[in-house]
Amino acid sequence: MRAAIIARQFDVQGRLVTVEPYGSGNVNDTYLAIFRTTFSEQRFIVQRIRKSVFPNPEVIMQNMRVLTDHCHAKLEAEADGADRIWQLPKIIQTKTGEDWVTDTDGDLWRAISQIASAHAYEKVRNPEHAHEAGIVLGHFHRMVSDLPAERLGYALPGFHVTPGYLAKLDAALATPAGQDLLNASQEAKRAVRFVEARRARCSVLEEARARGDLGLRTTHGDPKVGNIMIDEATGRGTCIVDLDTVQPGLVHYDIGDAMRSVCNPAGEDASELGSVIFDLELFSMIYRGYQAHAKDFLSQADHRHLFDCIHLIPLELGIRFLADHLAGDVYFKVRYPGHNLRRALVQFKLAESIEAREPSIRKVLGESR
Ligand code: GN1
Ligand code: MG
Repeated sequence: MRAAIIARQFDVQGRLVTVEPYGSGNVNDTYLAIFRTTFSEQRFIVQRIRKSVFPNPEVIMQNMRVLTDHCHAKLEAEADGADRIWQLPKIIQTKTGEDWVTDTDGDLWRAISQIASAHAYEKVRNPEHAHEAGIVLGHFHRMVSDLPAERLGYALPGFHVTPGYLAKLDAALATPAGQDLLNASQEAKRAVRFVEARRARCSVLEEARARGDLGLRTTHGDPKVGNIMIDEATGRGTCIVDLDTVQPGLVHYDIGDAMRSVCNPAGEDASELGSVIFDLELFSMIYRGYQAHAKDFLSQADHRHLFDCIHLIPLELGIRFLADHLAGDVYFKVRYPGHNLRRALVQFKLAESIEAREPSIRKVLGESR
């Protein structure tokens, strides 16, 4: 098996016991490798980066090197004063001292350390979990608040730039295959109408950026609940994983993404659309957790756009899923035909719930309207 051949190229002690598929990522191929010696065992993550999604996989690794060097040093320096032991994945180099290997197909593989005794959940479990998710994202943003975004490259050009996803939707709709998929489903037609009614709102963050109200920072890119690791020993957040999408962006992309994931207790794959809501208690808990770290680096202009990102990112993710459905499922991995359409409907339901609860959400944000 190719993953086993690759795993043996990294600098770990012992002999390979197993290498098995691991986790539930929608994009890359992930394996857990276990190596053992007579006295010890080492488990680590081996991943193949999907070329079709990430056109510049080396940039992911260059960014990961810059980010982890910055954060590991800072975590060490702050360790004594911290209220918990924070963790962050570490790049495991190859036996020849490289940060990744390229296979015969030209695909990039890398190895990273596994986070000790921690677990991530695909759905939020309770308000305390939401609070911990907020703390973990706020802590991450504080750690990188002095890492200039210019030090990072763009691993995924156009990531979270919502108007670009609208253009992809339009392009898919303009193809005969896209039209066939649209006409095959009342739900798809309803979804397209849902987006049409909100088209003008899709540029809100990019316009704020163009005006200079919002600036680029180092962002995580994918802080969904499934990427927040909870310490099994303490029940507290210990780490944010999946650093592939770390790149310059608006902090609002991350805030909106964490909120849309954590405040929807039914999860991204909800079986009942009726169960999808934006839960206000979970929201006030994640926001409180986030604020505990973020109060010093969010500007007033940042604050003014918080509601916008909470509404926009689920709408954007719905557009991404819908566009991929109409394009023939070329980006996100699917488990059944229509999976991406289903995912899109969940996100649109969430965006609708956010619209209905706008006054209450703004109240939690401390805005009086
Ligand atoms: C993808 O592959 P995964 O599960 O880490 C996607 C995110 C979405 C997420 C939705 C590179 O993340 O942007 O929010 O699915 N990642 C990329 O679950 O597009
Ligand atoms: Mg990801």
